Amino acid sequence: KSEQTYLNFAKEVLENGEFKADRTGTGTYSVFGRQQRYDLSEGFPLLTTKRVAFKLIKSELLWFLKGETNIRYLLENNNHIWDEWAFKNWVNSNEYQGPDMSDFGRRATQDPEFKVLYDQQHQIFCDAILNDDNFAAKYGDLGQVYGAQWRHWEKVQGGFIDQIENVVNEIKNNPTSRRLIVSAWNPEAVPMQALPPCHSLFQFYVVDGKLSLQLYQRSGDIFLGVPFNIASYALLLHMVAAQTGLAVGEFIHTFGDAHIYANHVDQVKEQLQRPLQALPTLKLNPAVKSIFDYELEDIEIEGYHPAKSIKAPVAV
Ligand code: DHF
Ligand code: TMP
Repeated sequence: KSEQTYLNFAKEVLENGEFKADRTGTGTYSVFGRQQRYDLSEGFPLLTTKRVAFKLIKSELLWFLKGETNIRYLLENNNHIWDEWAFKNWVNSNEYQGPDMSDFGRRATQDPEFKVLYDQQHQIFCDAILNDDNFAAKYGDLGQVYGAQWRHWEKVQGGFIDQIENVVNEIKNNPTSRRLIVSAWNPEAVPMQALPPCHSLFQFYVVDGKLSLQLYQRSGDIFLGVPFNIASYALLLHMVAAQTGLAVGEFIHTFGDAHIYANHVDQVKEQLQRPLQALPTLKLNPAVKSIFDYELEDIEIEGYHPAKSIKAPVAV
């Protein structure tokens, strides 16, 4: 039922989305203002109609929770989902000496000869991020992205706010509060971010011993990003519930601009043909006593039997 909710949403956007040009030059089918609800007691919402790489979702969420904004941590964990946005900073700098990489995202999907050059430069970039501290400090940092806003929001009067620590304490001490909010959207930081936060703000809600979370996502790439976002926030909700002694309620996913890229339409149609499998379950290590102490091995997914993955190019 949870997964059908996502599939119905994708189908609705395919059928009713308006063609809309976008920043990346790819073109999208888009709708504005939608909401889906996922009852986490039905199972963990990791899609089964295509394989979704849960280990990438784990390492990305732990990266946020550590307050990190440098992709080095992700690369150390073989997670390459943020490479393009850091790579962009390097190839646009005057330190970059290699072949012309302008518009690399689009050209790499359309021009096989260029793709070879891009793959070479990408490899050089990743090696340098992993092995050269100065290079990593300069080009691996995505700016004041999620990790920075969640864990050290900069105060006007100096000092920082740890929004995650605060919200976990508030859920414990003041669960009826209507102010259980974490905001990644910081207008002052937007110009310094490689990509302004797509998942912009979330709010918790406690009733009957159950914890729910609603996310406002300003922009959603329904085929590639959204399956990650659903699983990532469901995981965060489970972790916060475990740390506050609550059961899991609903994940409510609210969108601004929700879109299917023109070069993902065939992939979405293929996915819509596939049968659903039972949802997996999540196992968190109960010995972990703080939201900040989870490591990759404390988080396991069981009973995940997805259909094979479906490849699609990411719009940069
Ligand atoms: N830009 C765009 N245009 N769409 C996004 O979804 C997006 N997401 C970002 C950054 N910028 C973005 C961060 N999250 C993938 C998934 C999530 C993500 C970035 C990329 C992705 O490419 N997933 C593929 C392959 C994953 C892999 O195995 O490396 C997938 O099939 O799920
Ligand atoms: P935008 O900044 O022009 O909205 O482009 C961001 C694109 O990335 C857009 O297609 C939404 C997508 N996206 C997600 O769907 N989920 C994510 O978590 C991230 C970071 C991006």
